[in-house]
This record gives sequence, C-alpha cells and structure tokens, in this order.
Amino acid sequence: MKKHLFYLLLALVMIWCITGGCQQEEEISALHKEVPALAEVYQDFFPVGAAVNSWTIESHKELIEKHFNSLTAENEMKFESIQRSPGKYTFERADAIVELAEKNGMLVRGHTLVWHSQTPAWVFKDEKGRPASRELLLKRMEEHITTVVSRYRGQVYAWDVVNEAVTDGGGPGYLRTDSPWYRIIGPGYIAQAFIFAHRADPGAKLFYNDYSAVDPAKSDRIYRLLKDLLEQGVPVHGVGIQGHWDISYPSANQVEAAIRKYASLGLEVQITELDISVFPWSDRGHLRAAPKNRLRTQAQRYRELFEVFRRNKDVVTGVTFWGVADDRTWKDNFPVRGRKDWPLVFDEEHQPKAAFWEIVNF
Ligand code: HXH
Repeated sequence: MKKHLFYLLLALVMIWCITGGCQQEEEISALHKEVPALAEVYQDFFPVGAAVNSWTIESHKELIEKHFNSLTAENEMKFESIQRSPGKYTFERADAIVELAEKNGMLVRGHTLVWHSQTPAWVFKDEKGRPASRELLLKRMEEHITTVVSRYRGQVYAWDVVNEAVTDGGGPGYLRTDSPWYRIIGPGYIAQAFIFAHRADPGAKLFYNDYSAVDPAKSDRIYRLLKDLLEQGVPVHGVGIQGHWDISYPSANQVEAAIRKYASLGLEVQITELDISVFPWSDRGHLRAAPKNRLRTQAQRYRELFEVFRRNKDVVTGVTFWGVADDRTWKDNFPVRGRKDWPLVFDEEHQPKAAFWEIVNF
C-alpha cells in the first residue's frame, strides 16, 4: 500500500515536471538573477551609494553588496557617535562600516564633522559648565576633525565637513545663527573646519552638505557661502545636495538649475541623502499600505531625477540613497513620528520597486 502511494506520487511529480512545473520554478529564479546591480548600470555615470547603519549592514547585507559601490554611515560617524564624552573616541561601529566597504571595494563618504545637531552638549561648554570660549571650541573642533579624518585617511574619500550651516531664511545673513558653532566661533567656523580637514587628509574631497539645496532662495544663500569660501582660498571641493524629496517636490528643472549653478563655481555636486517620500510635505496623514498610484508617481519622479543626474554626469560625482530598503528608513519618523513611509527603491521585502525599474531601464 505504501509502495503504491510512493509510485503515484513519483508519477505525479514527473507529470508536473514534464508539463513545465519545475521549469517555471527555474524561470522564476532566473528572473530573480536578472535584477541588474544598480551600481553596474551606472558605472559610466557615477558611484551609487546607500546610507547604512550598524543594524542594516547585517540585515540588508545582500542588497548592499549587490547594488551599491559607495557607503555612508547614517549616524556612526557623527560627533555624538564618535566622541560622546571628552576625549573618549569610539570608532567600532564606524570601523565596521568601513570594513564592509573595503571588503567589497566600495567607496566611503564620511558624514559629518561639524553640525549643530547630534553633537553632545559638552562640546560647547567649559569644565565649569559655562559656555565654551571661542579658543576652546576651535581647539576642540581641530582635535576632533584631525583625529577622525586622520583615522580614515585613504579610506574615506569624501567628507561632509560642514552640515546644514545655511539659514532657512528670516534673518539678514545667510548663515544659521542658532548653531552653537556660529554663536561661539563666529562665521569663520566653516572655513576653519575645511582647513583642519584638509590638513588631516589632503587627498580627501571636502563637501559642504545641506537640505533644501535646490530651493531657489536657499540655493542663493548656499551659493554665496561657497563663493565666499572659494574666494578666501578655502579647500572646498564639492556641494552635497541632500535630496530628501517627495512625490510633488521639487521639479526636475529646479534640481537641474541648482546643479548647474553650483557647478558654475567649479565645484563637484553629489546627491548625498536621496529619498522620495510618498507624502507631500504638508500631508500629515497616515497610510496602512503604500498606495499604487503614489508608488507610480514616485517611480516617475525617480526616473526624471535620474535623467537629470545622468545628463549632468560631468559634475555629478555621486548619488547616495538615505537608506537601503523601505523596511528601515528615517522617514518613518520624519516629519511625522511613527508614520510609515516608503521612500526608497527596494520594498519592505527587499524586492525592487517600480522606482527601481524606472532608473535602471533607460
Ligand atoms: C539629514 N537632515 C541629516 O543630514 C542626516 O544626518 C540625518 O540622518 C537625516 C537627515 C535632514 C533634516 C534637516 C532639517 C530638519 C530635519 C531633517 O529640520 C527641519 C525642521 C523644520 C523644517 C524643515 C526641516
């Protein structure tokens, strides 16, 4: 009886196989293999990067190793991660990211040295808890930059030396005045940071990085800052356009105009933190799943933006996504805490989305 059942099963499997059942399996796995590697598709244009963290270098390893040839640490190289308390440097998490990059022959962008955010409060205070003097803060800036940039000399090829120093408007000047770096050192803090970084690694490309960098008014202010720095002979080599965008902003033309404007200063341009939210900025609603129509729109936005990046490959020297796949993105907590977003080109199951196919088929 058992024997009969066995032969019946065997026959069924054979019939299934002859009629193409197992072949279909093969086709599905072949289809899987046919997902092209993003960085290979873009090899004649620019490196394609992703922001990673201590968790995603394990959980998203397969996607990272297949698709990207540049990595940025999402948090692990920020001041608060590397020097949480005075003189106590912790490099383990940053090192792990650099190691993964080296193992795979990938570039590393360093993010970030001088920023008003994610910097411990002690940096701006003296031993007695009073505001630090200009001299003390400059000394600390020099020490931090020299230590971090020297450690990764020859491994980190580009640094976001200063992040988000330009104002969103309102005041008279073009610099953000609510930064303790500005308040204590004065406007010269930016030039100083670039000079210290250049001394520590003369071979590294040094970037100024900011958000809303394609907004006409803010890009005027960023342009003025960069022009001033260049006229003073400060070693600045490029501008990072963060690229935290959404399905209705900004237009491709606006992005292209900003790229050409920065490039007219003789600077390189990189898109350093790209993601495209399915929520327009003013939309504070929640969604349980990613709606098909918004994902279609998102895919079109990705297509037109990558057309701009490719067309400007003479000056666009890198494009980095701020994350790997939709299951883990900072957008789940910004600008609305705890709201799921789907801003990247790989979905929550690590599969390519419509947006992925739009940027690889051109
Ligand atoms: C980036 N800032 C940082 O460069 C990166 O290090 C971080 O991991 C994620 C994003 C983007 C950002 C900038 C300003 C901001 C919030 C996020 O604050 C705003 C407040 C009001 C209106 C607009 C921005």
